[in-house]
Amino acid sequence: MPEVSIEHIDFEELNRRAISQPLVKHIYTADPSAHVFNGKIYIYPSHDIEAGIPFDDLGSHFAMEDYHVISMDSVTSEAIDNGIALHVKDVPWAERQMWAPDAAHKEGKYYLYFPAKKSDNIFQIGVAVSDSPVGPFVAEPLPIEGSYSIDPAVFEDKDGSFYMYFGGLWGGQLQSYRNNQYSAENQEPQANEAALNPLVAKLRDDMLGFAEAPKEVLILDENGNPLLAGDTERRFFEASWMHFYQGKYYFSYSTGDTHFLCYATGDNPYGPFTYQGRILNPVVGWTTHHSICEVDGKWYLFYHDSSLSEGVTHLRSVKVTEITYDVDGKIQTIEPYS
Ligand code: FUB
Repeated sequence: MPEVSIEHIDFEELNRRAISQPLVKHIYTADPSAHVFNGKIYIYPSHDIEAGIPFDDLGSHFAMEDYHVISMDSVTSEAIDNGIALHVKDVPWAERQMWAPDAAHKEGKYYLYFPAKKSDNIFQIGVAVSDSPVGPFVAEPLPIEGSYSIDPAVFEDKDGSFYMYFGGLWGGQLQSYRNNQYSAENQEPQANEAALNPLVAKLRDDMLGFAEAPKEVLILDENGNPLLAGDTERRFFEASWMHFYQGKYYFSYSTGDTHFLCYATGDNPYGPFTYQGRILNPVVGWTTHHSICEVDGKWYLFYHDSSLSEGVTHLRSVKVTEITYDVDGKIQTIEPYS
């Protein structure tokens, strides 16, 4: 799938055909991680800015500096921007690129998990704590030991255990790791080799660190074989998310350079997961990143596109649309522009 060319897009027409509109328009927001805490919707997005950094394959132009939490009483009510929840200048270990975050709630405390680059140019994942779901959050002095790469997504299982899924290719540096060890020599596998997978680690009871070394999350095809690196329309690239629906664990993710949101299902939080299909077809803008959240008995996809900025790939806007499952639990593929 070639990258969407913005030269021939009539954005007025596209916005008319869009199945949903940006939740907020006064700032650019992306990578929405949505949760219902105490009956209210909280969205933890990236806060996109124009930093004037040239475009490259490492995503240097995604030069975000802070996070704002968006809250809503329902999916159709006004989305409220609660201001700066955490700024990179208040994170002792982080230097730049505050990418896709997520949050969790346990025993009256709220935990914001976020990736950022350190001064050595390596991404790690940190945590910051607040008494309020909208912050301000206070960052721990060091990143989470054993964490690496980007895109943390934190899932609470039925028994109250929390798991963090993470990892992302290219700018997210996942290709530089094998067995949780970094080497700049490591590269993406060849097309006929098994694809790189995201990671999962159970969180400690205090929510501030991993209880175990990260494990690979296997994504298999319909024959039980690992997806191959050359299978770019199905293999994992970035943007992990986990939700539980009718007895199954749904692991969803972005295919990155082919621009699909896909999902795979399994029987437990560690997998393996079997590829099932696409959730969302490509949106305007290079990246696609989402969360799936149940609100008042219905299921919603929170996602982003670059329609408000007329195709500027690092200036995105968060949107929401309902998802539907068929009787077998298959998610119907959503076409973002009707
Ligand atoms: O927002 C920066 C990066 O773009 C995220 O970490 C990726 O998932 C992609 O959406």
